[in-house]
Amino acid sequence: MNEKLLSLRDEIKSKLNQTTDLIDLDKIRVAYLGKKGSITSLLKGMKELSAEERKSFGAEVNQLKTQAAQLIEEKIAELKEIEIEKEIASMPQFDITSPPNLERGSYHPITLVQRECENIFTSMGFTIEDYPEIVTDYECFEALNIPKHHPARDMQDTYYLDNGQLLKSHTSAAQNAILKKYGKKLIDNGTPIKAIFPGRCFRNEATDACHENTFFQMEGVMVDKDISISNLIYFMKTMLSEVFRKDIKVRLRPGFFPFVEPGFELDISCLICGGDGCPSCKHSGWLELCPCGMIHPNVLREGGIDPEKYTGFAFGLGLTRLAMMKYGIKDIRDLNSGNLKALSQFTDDE
Ligand code: FA5
Repeated sequence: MNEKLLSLRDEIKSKLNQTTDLIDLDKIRVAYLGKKGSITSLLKGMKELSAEERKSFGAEVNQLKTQAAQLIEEKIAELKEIEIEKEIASMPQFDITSPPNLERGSYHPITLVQRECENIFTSMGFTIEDYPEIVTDYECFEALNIPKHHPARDMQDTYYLDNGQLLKSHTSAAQNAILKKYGKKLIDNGTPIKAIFPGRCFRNEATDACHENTFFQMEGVMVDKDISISNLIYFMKTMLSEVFRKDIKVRLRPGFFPFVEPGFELDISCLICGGDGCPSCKHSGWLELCPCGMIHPNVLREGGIDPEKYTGFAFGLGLTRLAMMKYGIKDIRDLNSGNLKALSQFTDDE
């Protein structure tokens, strides 16, 4: 490689060594590889060279271009890694062995995140609803487009009472009642339905670091004229950025729930391991947090709302998992442990 190119490569290396943030790094990328960047200009200037010179010089400039792009990529990966480590270090440290503070009581972490979510949604005009833990098969399944013997029931096996009632397996069990409660106001006065309903849910399933048989969810519904997926995404983004007070990596992928169409799974990058994979995220780097979607026409109809005139979205936020991510709790079972050593370190900031 000719001397001019070698010194350009050294210059890039030294600039990259001095860079500590991604914004400056992008400026360096543009300065060398952008449309008007110095390496790009060298390539453009080759037309003035003879065919022979162009061949050898061109090969060298292209080699430099590849090396520069690779050095920049490596630096991006290094800085991202540092950012993730900082993010993890800045999370409140939950220490299961810390001595209990028995002099004053403290709020349970789930209560803290529930209140925070309630504040966020009430500030956006949502009402908070309460709902029983014991419900009927109709509320939990049939009103949600899940008839008897539908395979979707397998995912939500729960505990049944002798009288046929059951412990609700998801907060969606309240959807039908909410639609019926506020539907008249929507139809008569055009008041949109905007409600959240947090609650305890139960499932007959094996427990592990991210699954409990008793956990909390918070359901949300919004129904009005012309509600679309953009509204849904807006509310989900706002909620997550307010809860975590920083940008977190989120992915939205198709998900099947009989009561929404289309349906999505909203996952967040695991904040316990920074996305590398650990028992808290079943070694996938991602945690299923808030499935959501557009309410199925059958569900709206069952709630007394004409799906030809109105549309809406619903989401089912995993509050217990949110508490894990927010407070750096590695094992969901610690939250139901009643272990004061573990739980007494949480206090309300207010
Ligand atoms: C449901 O429960 C749907 N009702 C959610 C929904 C609502 C979809 C509205 C569309 C529209 P799922 O089974 O995936 O979906 O549970 C929702 C969330 O609850 C999960 O993402 C997870 O965060 C939490 N969750 C589910 N099962 C458990 C469990 N065993 N332990 C802890 N958290 C759980």
